[in-house]
Amino acid sequence: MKYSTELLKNLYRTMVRIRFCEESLVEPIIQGEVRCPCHLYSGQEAVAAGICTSLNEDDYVFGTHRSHGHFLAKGGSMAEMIAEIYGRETGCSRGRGGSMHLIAPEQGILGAAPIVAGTISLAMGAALASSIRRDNRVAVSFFGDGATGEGVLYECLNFAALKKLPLIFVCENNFYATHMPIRECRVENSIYKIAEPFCITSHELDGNDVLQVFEAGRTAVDQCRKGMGPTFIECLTYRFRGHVGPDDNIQGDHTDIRPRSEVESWLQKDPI
Ligand SMILES: Cc1ncc(C[n+]2csc(CCOP(=O)(O)OP(=O)(O)O)c2C)c(N)n1
Ligand SMILES: [Mg+2]
Repeated sequence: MKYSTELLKNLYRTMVRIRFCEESLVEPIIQGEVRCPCHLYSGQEAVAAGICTSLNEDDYVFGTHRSHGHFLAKGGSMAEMIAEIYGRETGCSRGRGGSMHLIAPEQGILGAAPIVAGTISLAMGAALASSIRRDNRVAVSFFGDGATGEGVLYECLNFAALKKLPLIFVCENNFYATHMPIRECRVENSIYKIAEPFCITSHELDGNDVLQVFEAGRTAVDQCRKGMGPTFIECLTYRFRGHVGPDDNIQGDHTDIRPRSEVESWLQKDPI
């Protein structure tokens, strides 16, 4: 067998842990017990699990507004994350940040933040530090398809390629940025192609196939550790819940404009 039972169990366990955690937040959010905005990660678990499992504990990850999965997969404490979401002093950001400000430096989780594309340059800074210190650490920047509309992504692609930084760009393309279908705001739908002009190895993969994601992560990590520079990985995936909270319709603030048939077809491709 190509993969050890231990590895397979680990990947599976990581995904199931994330899913249970996310789904356990649904009722408290609806009941108003959770007071901060929560962008649930259900449906995208294979991306966080696959990439984070290919990293060492002292490698770095940076996340977004939708980062519960990244935090848990990289070894963040579930208790501290839940405490943070509930605004408690015992939370990973001492209850001041909420769901979108998760951090655990000891586990290499150097921060999630809700500014779209806001942490890409921070991940690049961590990769630059690693390269100056020659400590062989890799940095991963997780971001959504919405980040492709922000200039800082392109600046970072150029600089990371120029300096051959140990940085992995992971775009979780779930086809929507809030309620905007990505096809309505981009002329080119294959996002991974944005890395080509910068001579960065880039490809698209099935982000719901945890082994494909893990393989891509492992290859990219190898390339980084050999000093060969960044990789751009586009993971095609889908969120099972609303943009923010369990269901935009239930919450009444927005309308989930995604066609029911499209949601149903992705539910058939559940990564777990
Ligand atoms: C710079 C900036 N512009 C707009 C917003 C409002 N906003 C919050 S999440 C989001 C969409 C993000 O979409 P994507 O990056 O695809 O991530 P997803 O929610 O799909 O995981 C937007 C526009 C923001 N937080 N930051
Ligand atoms: Mg998106």
